[in-house]
Amino acid sequence: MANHRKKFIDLLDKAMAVADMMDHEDLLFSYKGILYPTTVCSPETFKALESFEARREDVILAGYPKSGTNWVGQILTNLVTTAAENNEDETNNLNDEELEVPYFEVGDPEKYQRMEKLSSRRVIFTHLLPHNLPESIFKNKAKILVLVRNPKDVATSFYHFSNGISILSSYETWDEFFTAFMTGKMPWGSYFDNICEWSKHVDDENVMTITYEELKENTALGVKKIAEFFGLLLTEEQLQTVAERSSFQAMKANAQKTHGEVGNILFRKGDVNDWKNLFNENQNQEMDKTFEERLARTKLGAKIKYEVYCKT
Ligand code: PPS
Repeated sequence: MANHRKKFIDLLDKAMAVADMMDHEDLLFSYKGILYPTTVCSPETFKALESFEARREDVILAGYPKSGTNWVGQILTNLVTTAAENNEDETNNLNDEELEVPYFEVGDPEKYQRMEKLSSRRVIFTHLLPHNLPESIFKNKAKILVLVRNPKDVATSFYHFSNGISILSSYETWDEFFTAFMTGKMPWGSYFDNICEWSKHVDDENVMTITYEELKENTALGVKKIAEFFGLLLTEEQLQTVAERSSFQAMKANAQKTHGEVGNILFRKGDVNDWKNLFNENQNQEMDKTFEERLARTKLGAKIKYEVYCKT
């Protein structure tokens, strides 16, 4: 197992062991008005993050939890590694010690000093809102891939994940979870705020958006577009291999190695429309109304194709 994956798995295992011993109400803490899991995030790490110096070559993946971060994250990591192997000048720059915890805001405050030692390109995942990211990302024009998924499948995925992993608050019922989701009382805050805030950046030259659903419909095309956006040079055959390796079945089969215990919970269904098994008629109406009021007229909201993926 690659060393950095081991560190990631160890962090998750340790966090789960600590969370098992904690009171339910202590599992989340609030920072600048947003909830985060106590066992993997801290105010000290958020403070240290502010002075992180981004590079133009950094590869950043941003999206609300349960939007497919691990999927697209693997695609990005494979693209970056393969492109570097293709380029003799860059082969020596391949990071032996990749960022041990790929989530930007997760880990100890010293991780940003360790990241300074990593050569480019560094692949970074985040669930943070744009204004909670270090300013240097925008100032230095690091490229950002913004990933979105329809709200009903995100809520469904988040509900199962919250009840499967001790790091997060669990819920007695789906109805209880639904209320928390709709009112934004979630780790990493409100889905609706997240889409609204990232929507303001859709036209930035350093930003590309992709939806979970379009990637699911045509993974090969999505992989190609992502590679082009980041200027990563791969042959058609290599692009195809990256797409194949990122299939849900392939990633689930490898989950124990890449994610340890959490892998069994994370790679759940990997599909579109599972919300139909949970949402009742009132909840459908409430979500439809909130989407219409908050997101339908935003640029990112339009990309979600709510009428296609969220209507009964
Ligand atoms: S996290 O914990 O917030 O970072 O979770 P995240 O990775 O963003 O989202 C988890 C959901 O993505 C699904 N997934 C995939 N779907 C399709 N293909 C691949 N390869 C893939 N890998 C992960 C995962 O199954 C979660 O969705 P649900 O609906 O729960 O299955």
